[in-house]
This record gives sequence, structure tokens and C-alpha cells, in this order.
Amino acid sequence: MFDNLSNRLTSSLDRIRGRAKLTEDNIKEVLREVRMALLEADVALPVVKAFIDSVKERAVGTEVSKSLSPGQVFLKIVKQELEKVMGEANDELNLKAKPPAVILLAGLQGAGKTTSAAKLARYLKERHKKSVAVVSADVYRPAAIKQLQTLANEIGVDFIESEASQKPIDIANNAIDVARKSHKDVLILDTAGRLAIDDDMMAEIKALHTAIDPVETLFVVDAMTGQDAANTAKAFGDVLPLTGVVLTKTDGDARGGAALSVRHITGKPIKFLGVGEKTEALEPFHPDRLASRILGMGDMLSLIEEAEQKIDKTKAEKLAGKLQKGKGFDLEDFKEQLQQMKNMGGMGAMLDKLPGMGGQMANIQDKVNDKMFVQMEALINSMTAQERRNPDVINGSRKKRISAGAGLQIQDLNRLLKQHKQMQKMMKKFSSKSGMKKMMRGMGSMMPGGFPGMPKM
Ligand SMILES: Nc1nc2c(ncn2[C@@H]2O[C@H](COP(=O)(O)OP(=O)(O)O)[C@@H](O)[C@H]2O)c(=O)[nH]1
Ligand SMILES: [Mg+2]
Repeated sequence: MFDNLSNRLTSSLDRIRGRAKLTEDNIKEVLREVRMALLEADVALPVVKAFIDSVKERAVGTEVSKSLSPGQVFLKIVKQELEKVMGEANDELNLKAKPPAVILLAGLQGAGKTTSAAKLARYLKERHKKSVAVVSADVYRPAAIKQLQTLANEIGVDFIESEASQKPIDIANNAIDVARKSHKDVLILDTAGRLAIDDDMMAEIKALHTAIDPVETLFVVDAMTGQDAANTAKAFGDVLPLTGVVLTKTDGDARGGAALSVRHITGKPIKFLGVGEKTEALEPFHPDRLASRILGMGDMLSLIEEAEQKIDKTKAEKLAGKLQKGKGFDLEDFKEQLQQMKNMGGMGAMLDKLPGMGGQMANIQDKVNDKMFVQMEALINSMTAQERRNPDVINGSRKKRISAGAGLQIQDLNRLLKQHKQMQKMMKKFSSKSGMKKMMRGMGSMMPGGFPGMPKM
């Protein structure tokens, strides 16, 4: 996400990072480049102007001249201003209402409303332990109701029936009734979109809004439309009291213009990012973490939160217990670790959040692709239980058998064994006091040559 913007910004800021002294001249030069980078990322012009002005004001002022390392301070200013333009802190959903708390989703056709309805339902169910129901008021395309039903079944939340022949308001009122009677905490209402914001659509959604008075009215908008995303959200927000924005398809958006423009243009917070097609691909929007990611400083916090969510705690504790008893980290454990990483969306998703990865994604992805995991697993599967517990017994003839069994070469197996040894060493240190830092460093050392560009932590 935001790869282009991140590359452009880090390369212009790199030159100033090390400067011992900042002058009007070199600030001007780097600001011109930052401005270009933002415009290329399709950030709306008023946002670019406001951003550059405040960075300039702070940078040429006392803040920098008093500092020991002006380059670093400049970077910090850029980061803080990036955060500010995106809204400073995460804005959570407000669900404080008499249950069911109703969330109304609106947006253009294809923006991702139905998908986001399911994603939100899953998010609230899994992370906030809410009981959730969903309903579709998209009466123009019967397939749309079915689409939501399929997704609801998939994630195991209640789907409240509706018919294309009903009026959206009736659907909504009935759904609130059903949700209340079945003691749901939250009801998510999916609506119909249009190709463009027109009077019909606004009239319909306004009537719906008035009738049900939702606690959250979220505008769902496609990040790939760049600054237009901010403009449509504004047009919509001028008519309805929006409480926030869900920015979808950020996984396909290398530019980032929408994420940077929406807050400033609409005055409304982005609350969530859609980061993929699957129902799990939803992230709360954290301006501070995103700024850090854009500037190539990584997003360790999100990575840790994700790890907490997705790593199987009982397995992790079992492993920790085993290591504490002085037992080794064997290939069976190694396989387990590979599976856990796969659960976290594979290497690509994790690399995206590591510090210093911005510019280097393309070439690493070739090297550390998820195919590698599959191969590693195949090799371990091809071993006997004894070999997994005690890899030292793996001699030449065993190597031949194992690699042939996995349909791979002996050097693939040698690499796996070496990576396992490194991981084992790391696990020894890790077993005394657990810590994400150590673990991350360990995963780096697993990869051939470590993670290029990753700073020593
Ligand atoms: N890659 C990606 N695709 C998405 C995301 N959100 C939605 N989509 C896709 O966008 C298309 C339209 O989504 P849908 O929810 O039907 O849009 P709606 O018309 O607003 O209800 C579908 O193919 C979705 O899979 C996202 O965050 N990332
Ligand atoms: Mg839909």
C-alpha cells in the first residue's frame, strides 16, 4: 500500500535526513520534491498546499535551528504533519446506543459496501465480541441481497431476510425489529449505490437515514479513485451527517491520495481501510501508524496487534513451555511457526508493515514469496518423525530421499536446515523473555541474507 508515495517521499527525505544544517535553500528544495510526490500520489491540491505550508512554517522556524540534528527534526515534522492531515488518531466506531446500534453504509456502486458490511460484521464479532446482524436494502439488484447473505453465512453472523419488492425503509424498520428481538448489539444496513451521486440516490438514503437514525453513517469509497474519493465523500457529507469513511481497495492503491485527502476535504475521519477482497481484510485507520508506514518507518504496532489476534496462543505457550524446559526447537515446531506466519497473511502482508521495507518490496517479494513457505512445509512433511525431532540424523542418503519426496533439490533442503538452525539459535534467546522485537529479528535471520534494509532492532 502507498508504495509509490512512500518511495518518492523517502528518497527525497533521505537526502535531508543526514544534513547537519538546514538552510532556507535546502528546505525549499526538499519541500518542492515532497510537493511533487504528493501531487503525483493524487493528493488534492488544497491538502498539498496546507501540508507544505505547515511543514515550511515549522521547519524554517526555531524548531529546527535549535536542534542538534536538523535532518531528523525535519523528518519528524513531516511525519507529524502527515498524521495531522490524516486526522491524528484513530477514530473508533461509536456504538453507544440502545441496542441494536445501527450502522448505515452508503456509497457508489462497486465502492465495496456489501463487502465492507461483511468485513465490519466480522471485525465487530471477532475483535469486539459483539453479536451482529446484517441486512441488505439494495432492492435494485436481487443478486446484491444474495451476495450479502452468502458473506454472512461465511462469517457466521445473522442475515436478516429482505426482498427486492420491499421498500428500503420497510426493510430497515423490520430489520431493527428483528435485531432487537434477537438481542443483537449491532445491525449493519447495506444499501444500493448509483453510478454517480444523483438526486434519487440522495433522496432515498436521506429518507432512510431519517427513518432509522443510525449511530454510524459510513461512506464507503474506493481508494483507487484518488482525490475524487474525497470529493464524492464531501458531496455526500454535505447532505447527510456522515460519521466516517471506509476507504476500500487500498491494497491496489499505490498512490495514497485518497487516504491523505479525505479528512482535510470532508472534515470526516476515515475509520477503516479495506485491504483486500476477503472478509478479514479490514484495518482500523491509524493516521500515526500510516504516516510511519508511508515514511518507511514501518508499522510495528499493527503487526503486533495482528499477531496477537491471529497467532494461536495455546500453541505459542506450549512452545514457550517446551523451550523453557530446555528442550530444543525442532522441525515440527518450525513447521508450526510457518503455519502461523501463513495465518498472518503470508510474508507480503507482514513485510509491508516492517520498518525500511517501503522501497524494496518488489525485489524481496520475489525472494521471499509464499511459495517458499509451501516448499519448506513440503520438505518437513517428507521427513520421518525422528528426523523432525532430531535433524542432526539427516545424512546424505536421507537428504536425497527427503528432497526427492518433496519434489525439490538437495540445496533446498540444505537451506531449510540452515534456516532452522538460525531459528533455533534465536529461539534459545527468545525463550527466556519473550518479546516481539526478538522474534521479528529472528524471522529476519531466517530469510536468506536477512531482510534487506531492515534496521537492527
Ligand atoms: N482488492 C479489494 N477489493 C475489494 C475491496 N473491497 C471490495 N472489493 C471488491 O470490489 C467489488 C465490489 O464490491 P461490492 O462490495 O460488491 O461493492 P458495492 O456495490 O458497493 O456493494 C467486489 O469485487 C469486491 O470483492 C478491497 O478492500 N480490496
Ligand atoms: Mg452491494
